Amino acid sequence: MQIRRMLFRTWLPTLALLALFGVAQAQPNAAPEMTPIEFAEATQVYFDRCAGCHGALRGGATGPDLFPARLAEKGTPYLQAIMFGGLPGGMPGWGAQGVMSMEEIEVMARFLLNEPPAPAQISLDQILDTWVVHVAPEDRPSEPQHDLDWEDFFGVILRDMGQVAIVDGASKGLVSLVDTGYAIHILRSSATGRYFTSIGRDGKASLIDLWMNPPQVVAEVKPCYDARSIESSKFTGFEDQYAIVGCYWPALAVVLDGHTLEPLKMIGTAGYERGAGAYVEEARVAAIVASHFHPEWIVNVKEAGQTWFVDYSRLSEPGQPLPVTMVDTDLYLHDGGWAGHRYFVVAANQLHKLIVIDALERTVAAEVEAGTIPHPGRGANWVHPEFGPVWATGNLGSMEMTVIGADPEGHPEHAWEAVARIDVPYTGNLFLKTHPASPWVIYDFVMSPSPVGAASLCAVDKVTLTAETCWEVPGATDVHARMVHIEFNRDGSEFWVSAWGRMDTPSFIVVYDAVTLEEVNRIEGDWVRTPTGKFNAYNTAHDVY
Ligand code: DHE
Repeated sequence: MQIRRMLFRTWLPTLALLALFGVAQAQPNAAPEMTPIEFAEATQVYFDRCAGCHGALRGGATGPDLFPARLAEKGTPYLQAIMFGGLPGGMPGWGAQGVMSMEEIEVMARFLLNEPPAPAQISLDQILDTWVVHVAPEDRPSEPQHDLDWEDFFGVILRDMGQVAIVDGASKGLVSLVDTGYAIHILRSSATGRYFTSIGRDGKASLIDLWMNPPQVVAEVKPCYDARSIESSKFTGFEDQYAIVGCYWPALAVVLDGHTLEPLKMIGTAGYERGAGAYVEEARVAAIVASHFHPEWIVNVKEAGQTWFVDYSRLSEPGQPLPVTMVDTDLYLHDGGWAGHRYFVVAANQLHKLIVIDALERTVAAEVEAGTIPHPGRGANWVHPEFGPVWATGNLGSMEMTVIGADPEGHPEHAWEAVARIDVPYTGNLFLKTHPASPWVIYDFVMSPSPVGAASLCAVDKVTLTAETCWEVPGATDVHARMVHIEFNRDGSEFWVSAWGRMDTPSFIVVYDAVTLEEVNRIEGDWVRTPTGKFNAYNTAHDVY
């Protein structure tokens, strides 16, 4: 009941807009006309803003399909209203957020009622054309060239600036600003932590060497047109040796040399749904993690509903196989993280469930019902006095943080079932995080349609399993910012949260004491524009979350 009231409240602006745009009068029509320039520009906007959730081919995934046949019945006014105001399940209000003008929204609505254009494929030669080594491995330092504590550096994504800021965890000072891909999505650390790898929405991967003074991009390559994931090889004996990029388009994973980013292998992911169903041309690669048990990556293929174990151990031997073990999991795999070091938990977000993958046995250990649209980021791990080791996810579409038992050996009676469903005050969560040194799990509401919700955080008590305190971050709404993504420093004494504002307005990163929850610092400056994900070098290399 409470959720329904909440949804009604947050839907109100969109409902009003539906009336304003005259949805009641909308009639199915033939495809509206577009000039070639409008069509080309709309194709790019679709790729940059919409394809992530609705698919490059518009077949749907996190969001519904956007085929003209279905949308024609709704009409352009309806589409304009949704694009302006958003929807509570996570559809952003592009107009309300100032990202798209009314003119752009009108063009996009017409575009969606036209048949989708076929996006291009990519060849190894095309990828090689984009490959640049700025500093060859032999010219890189053999030890750090500065005396800063590089393992406590934070890589901060400045999303719309196409930059990554390297910030010193101790002083909070800016160490360097490096140029990367467009709308940079995530960073991952190499096994030693020396390198950050970044991946942009435009598919560009960059390798950032933290030992250089200042840290800089030493190699880059663009293996796809659209991507979200990247990971390094972490198994003993293969540390830092390889990297892998997971593409959204084309349907592909590309293995790279870990020191130069030279493309080595292309692994097509188009195939049959769960190995025996419909042919899926757009089988996108979602989360990837490096196994601790075998020399392989765990690669989640979203629309195929499969998790692939990609063995990199024989890549250096010419003519030797690249074994891929495919396990049927479920559709629309998205993000996930380790529960302990053996089990990888991935969200099948449109089915509202979590799939637990046993990295040792390469099997599905369990499935757990989560809230509406679980979105763990990497999740949160801690040891509860009654339930033992637990792991938690947030949910984008419901006001619930879900905690599951994660210790089948020590606490089999609670393993892989929800041990707590904690009430939180808003929908719109994307990330939660903790550290062994903190008594709290910190929780955001970045996609909340309410500006106050989106500017708020909650601290959940790891013992009582309640959202003990929630607060609106002062100053966030003044810079049109939503609070997003939490990261702890190496010793877990502080956590950082980004105020994700607009490109034209500097915002800030707020630093809190991880025990008292007092604000202890605010990282500001002209360079702090559109900060999103932050990654502590040590915690990311060692999977501390
Ligand atoms: Fe992400 C992780 C996909 C929107 C910030 N995001 C991930 C992962 C995937 C993914 C598959 C897991 C990568 C891994 O672990 O290997 N994200 C998508 C989308 O498809 C989606 C929904 C829509 C889109 O068009 O991209 C989307 N993501 C967003 C955002 O709007 C965020 C907030 C800001 C942005 O970059 O656009 C955002 N996603 C992040 C971050 C992580 C992430 C910061 C890594 C979390 C971590 O702690 O590791």
